[in-house]
Amino acid sequence: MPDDSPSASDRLPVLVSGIQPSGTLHLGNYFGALRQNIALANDERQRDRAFLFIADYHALTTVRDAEALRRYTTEVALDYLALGFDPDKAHLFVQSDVPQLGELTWAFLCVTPTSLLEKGVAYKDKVAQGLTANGGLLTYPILQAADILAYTAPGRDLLVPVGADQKQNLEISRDTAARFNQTFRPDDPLFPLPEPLILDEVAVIPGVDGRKMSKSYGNAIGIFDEGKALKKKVMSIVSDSTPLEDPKDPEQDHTFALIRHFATDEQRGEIAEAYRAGGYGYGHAKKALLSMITEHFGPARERRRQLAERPGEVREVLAAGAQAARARAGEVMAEVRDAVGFLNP
Ligand code: AQP
Repeated sequence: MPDDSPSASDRLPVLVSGIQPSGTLHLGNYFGALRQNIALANDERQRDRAFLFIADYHALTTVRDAEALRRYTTEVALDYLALGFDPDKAHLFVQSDVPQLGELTWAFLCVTPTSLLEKGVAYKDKVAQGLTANGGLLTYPILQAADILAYTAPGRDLLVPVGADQKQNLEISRDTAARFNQTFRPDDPLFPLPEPLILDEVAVIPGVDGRKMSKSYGNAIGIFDEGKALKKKVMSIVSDSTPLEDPKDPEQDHTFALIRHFATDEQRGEIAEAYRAGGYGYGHAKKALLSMITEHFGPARERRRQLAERPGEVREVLAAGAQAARARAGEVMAEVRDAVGFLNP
């Protein structure tokens, strides 16, 4: 969360964060990324310095349906705006609207040992799940390095909000920046080493089956799920078979793991107490969670409905964001082209 101390505002970093339009955004994306990104981007001191992008190049490693990709991309923009992102304060854009990223990725790949790519945790995980190991999946940490380093600004730190599962990729971005500097600009480093912004809440949000909530696991509760669909998902959260009347450990329960993110301290304490006292069943906890989700996203749900009826407005926000992103990335690419020896920077 933003720090009010003078030393923090003096540094005024550039902030970069992406989210894949690989499905409908869920509570894990919200608590793990969106909520903090919006708070940081809307911070007045950050004006014009936050670059939030919808990572459709990344989504292309898995999505094989052009219509779906377009729909998810628009939906992520709608989600951001409905949840309070202020386009007057920061940039929201679609990654593929910044073609410089492809060129920067290539320049970085040419200084990256393949052995490093093969060690990527996300790549290894996806392969272990039996997903096709295409070249995009293998090289995406380097595209991620380009995503961040393209918005390098002289004299500014680059700050990347990172969740629990993202730390290795930031390390790869730092190594890539250092390797490029060492190779092409050893005496006058072009890129800063991006720094992690460790978020307050880095807990991995569980899905209804207790595994990490994920778009691709079929275990997600969508941020804007509602009505019967929402109820069905909440009621399907797995729990153990402790009888209703027995005491239960809230810390071992997936429903409580979600409740804790919505509840006030007081509510959290009361519900935890009810678990421990016995006579409080998992069904009770799920009903409490259901009302919390409905209430928490109520105003945003309404804003989203209205925004969806004004697609031109959403496109304008994305176009303005892309223009700012291209301008910055263009300046950085001119330096890169010069550094590597292309004839026309
Ligand atoms: N379950 C989660 N708990 C906490 N944070 C999460 N994030 C995702 N799931 C959880 C955070 O959301 C940000 C954006 O994620 P992404 O959509 O770009 O990719 P992802 O992490 O791969 O998300 P999914 O839902 O798991 O997508 P698929 O299934 O397509 O791979 C990240 O900051 C992430 O930490």
